[in-house]
Amino acid sequence: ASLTNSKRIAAYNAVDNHLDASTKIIGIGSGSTVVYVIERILQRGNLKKVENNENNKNLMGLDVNSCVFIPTSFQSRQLIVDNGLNLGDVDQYPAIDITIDGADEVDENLNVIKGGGGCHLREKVVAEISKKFIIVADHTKKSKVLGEKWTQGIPIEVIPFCYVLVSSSLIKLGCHNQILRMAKAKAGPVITDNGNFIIDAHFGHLNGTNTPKEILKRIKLLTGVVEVVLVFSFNLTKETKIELNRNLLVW
Ligand code: DER
Repeated sequence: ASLTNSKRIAAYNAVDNHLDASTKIIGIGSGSTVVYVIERILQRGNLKKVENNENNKNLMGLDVNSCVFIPTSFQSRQLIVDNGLNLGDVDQYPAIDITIDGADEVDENLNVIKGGGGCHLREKVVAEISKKFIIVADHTKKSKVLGEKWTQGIPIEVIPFCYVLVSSSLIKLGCHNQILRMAKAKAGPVITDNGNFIIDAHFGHLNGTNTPKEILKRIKLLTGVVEVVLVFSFNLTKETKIELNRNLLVW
């Protein structure tokens, strides 16, 4: 399948297999894959009553007008607003039924690199308060080990005041290249929705002593680091289910 097509197939699978009439509060991730998640919700979500057959069984009565959508970035907020969907925020809705998001790379233990879009802080917050969290990733994201396919470094959100300190601390952790993410259509660095910088830190393949869990811990403890996403280290509530549903991951 072409790249767009495989992202679309994966996104459509996620919506068709996981949204149903009981889904009222829906977290929307950020990036290009979630555009297809919204596309599918709009296509299917206005069906008041769907014939109860194999394709539609999970979409019985999904009525988007009775749902509230929680954004994880300015971009996903725009997706919600521009498509006329009800917008909510994490203060009003501290418990979310399901969040559907993308990723930059996924290994077979569901370790994930997120942050390619620079939205991973809010994505992680929304994921943590979701009962179910679905990562939609097509075959281009599949790796045996993190760092194999995603070669742009681990995205780390840092406080602008101390990005130089964080950079030098990363070197001590064995990082062999750390790059302040520069904007393309604006002079200077990328500024996140939270007003911070992003450092992309290159550790090579995350295995051996540099497992995703180990690297996550070491990076998170650095002064000036705001957030990094590597393993599903979210403080998952007891109900939160992480589903590595193979047919959602179009390998
Ligand atoms: O920043 C992120 O983690 C986003 O989810 C993003 O990187 C997902 O990638 P996509 O644009 O390929 O969906």
